Amino acid sequence: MSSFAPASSKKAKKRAAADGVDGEFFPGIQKIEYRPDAGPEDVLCFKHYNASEIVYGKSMEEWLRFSVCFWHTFRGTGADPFGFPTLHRPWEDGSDSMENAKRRLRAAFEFFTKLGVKYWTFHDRDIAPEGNDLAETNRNLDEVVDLALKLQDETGMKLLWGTCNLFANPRYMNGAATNPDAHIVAHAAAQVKKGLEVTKRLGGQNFVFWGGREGYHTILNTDVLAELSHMASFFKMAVAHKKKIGFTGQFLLEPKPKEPTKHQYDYDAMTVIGFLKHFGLEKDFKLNIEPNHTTLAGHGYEHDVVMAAAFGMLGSIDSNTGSPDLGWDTDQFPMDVKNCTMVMKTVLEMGGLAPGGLNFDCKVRRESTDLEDMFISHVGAMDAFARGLKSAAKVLQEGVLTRLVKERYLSFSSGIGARIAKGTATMEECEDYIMQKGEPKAASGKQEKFETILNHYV
Ligand code: XUL
Ligand code: CO
Repeated sequence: MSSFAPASSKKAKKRAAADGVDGEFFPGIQKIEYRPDAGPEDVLCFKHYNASEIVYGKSMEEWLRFSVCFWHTFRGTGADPFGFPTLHRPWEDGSDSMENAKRRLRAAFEFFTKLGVKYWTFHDRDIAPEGNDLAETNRNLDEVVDLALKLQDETGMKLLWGTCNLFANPRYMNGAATNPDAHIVAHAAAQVKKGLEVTKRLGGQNFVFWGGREGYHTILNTDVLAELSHMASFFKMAVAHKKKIGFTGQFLLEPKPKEPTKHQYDYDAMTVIGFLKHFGLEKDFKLNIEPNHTTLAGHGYEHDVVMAAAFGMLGSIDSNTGSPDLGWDTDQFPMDVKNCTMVMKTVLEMGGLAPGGLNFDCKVRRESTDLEDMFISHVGAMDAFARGLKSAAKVLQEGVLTRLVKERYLSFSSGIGARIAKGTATMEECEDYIMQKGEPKAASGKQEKFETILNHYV
């Protein structure tokens, strides 16, 4: 994520001031409609996402639970390490003022409503500027949250999750929960305390922890066991505070292998599951899987979604994609129907993601500079997921893949296989079995057959 306001300019200030409190920020863009017969160049309508249509026993809206993230869509400027901001939004005056923060929030709620999503997500520091100390920062946050509550009431929007930005401020350059200085760990905890409280006020259904700088750049200066233990203690404090204030949202930990640190402790789904189990936190957390992080870890697109779900730990998905030919977190909109099918197949198999959802942790390219590109990108990704949902439903309804997978493991349903699966077999027993039955026959894995069957549905 990057959330730097564009350089201020007189023109931008004038433009922003011209927008009254109730002004329209996206004039000329109507509520996005479902138009299944629209042509290829009609990109401001849904051709597949039909919120109320029933697929596999539930409405599309219930299965998909789309959410817009505030940081990329309303704080992204298009700035990259090589160039200045390219995305100049008319409501931005370039300042870090409360007035600008509130105007930006109004623009966001108009966007959510016109797009027709029900959920949004934010980091504390995306929505309100930091003050000179924590007390002032908290006051700023409360004031913006008051407005967010009002806008949620007016529009029916809900908060999928809140989170704390524990990585942008220089104080966190050596980590937050894993910082070698306890003073900074305490600051991070104080920030999360407030983050939990405002997320509760907004009715947040989950709370995310992404350990942006919880890792190391060189192992030479790092006590990894101390840092991991401190991180676990930090999460235990959060669990205690959650209980104390009666926040009932689901805690989610978001894996990522690297960037900004060389090694991030929450490397991938299995690493995080191992960490949670080791420190006795597995009952209090699930995972928020972001496929672009999964591919950065060297896995296939759906790998972490599948692994987390297999262990009953899939909580939510930051549905984005990377460029397979690049080695960093490009946070692109998911447009590949086959990827979406694989994700939705897992979501259908587990009976739905609620209280999690599909959060678009995605940013338009810095070259996609038109205001309408904000809509086109989300609409395109929602349609890709709607197609993924429909294909996944067909895969499961016809049950061919499910049956073939089941058949591969049939030998575990009786005899020695059942005893191995149950964990009651012994090595002596296996030896006797082989002495009697002889050499096993190797069966074809039929990869190409499975791939061809998937293609039949997508
Ligand atoms: C960073 C990332 C974050 C988290 C929330 O790569 O994905 O935006 O989703 O902090
Ligand atoms: Co994310």
